[in-house]
Amino acid sequence: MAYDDFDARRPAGRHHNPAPVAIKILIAGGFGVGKTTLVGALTEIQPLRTEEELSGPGTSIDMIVGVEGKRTTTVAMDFGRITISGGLVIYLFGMPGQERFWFMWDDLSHGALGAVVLADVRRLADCFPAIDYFEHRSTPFVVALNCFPGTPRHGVDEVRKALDLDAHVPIVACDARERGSCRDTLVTLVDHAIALVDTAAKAPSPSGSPL
Ligand SMILES: Nc1nc2c(ncn2[C@@H]2O[C@H](COP(=O)(O)OP(=O)(O)O)[C@@H](O)[C@H]2O)c(=O)[nH]1
Ligand SMILES: [Mg+2]
Repeated sequence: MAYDDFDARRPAGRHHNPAPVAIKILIAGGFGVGKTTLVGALTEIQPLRTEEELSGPGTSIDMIVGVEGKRTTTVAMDFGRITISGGLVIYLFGMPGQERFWFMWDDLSHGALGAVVLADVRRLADCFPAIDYFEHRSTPFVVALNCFPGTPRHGVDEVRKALDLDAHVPIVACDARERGSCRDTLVTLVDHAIALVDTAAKAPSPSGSPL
């Protein structure tokens, strides 16, 4: 076989280091909900950030109600990396939340395993576009309620109803500044994505015939 032939020609004593398996995870949600903060809390490398000062014209276009204290905005994306082991790497892509940057979402989401949709319960409607987007693309996602100080506590059922979310979509609480909390959120997403694959594999094929 061709591969045997290739192995035979490899210099003796040199280890074959296969390229790491890469998983892409998206961080989405409305403006000022904590996407840049979450990527920064998790990444092992200096995060790639595309922050710019909020300009006067920008504040009249973007929905800044409820986040008046915010001085900068992500104008392209956030990018971070987590190495789980030598052979597994997670790449985090923070998607820009403002409507005028939604044209980038298709490119950023290409090949993603799934998404964390961050939400602020005081501005829940801001995450509707991201939820609609992932639902339509059948991309696995979880909703993570970012716990800002003074955030009213809402039950999971209440939030699920307000967001009109399917029963199987996980809703978790997180603190985007806390690495452990963000890690738990990613674990929930990966578990959810695996469960969806298992469910799909067990489902009968549309024709009713076994796969
Ligand atoms: N108290 C608190 N502040 C947060 C949290 N997450 C983000 N922030 C702050 O909220 C502001 C907006 O966060 P940012 O990550 O820029 O939001 P983005 O627009 O979604 O990227 C920043 O000033 C953060 O420091 C959180 O979990 N708790
Ligand atoms: Mg940002």
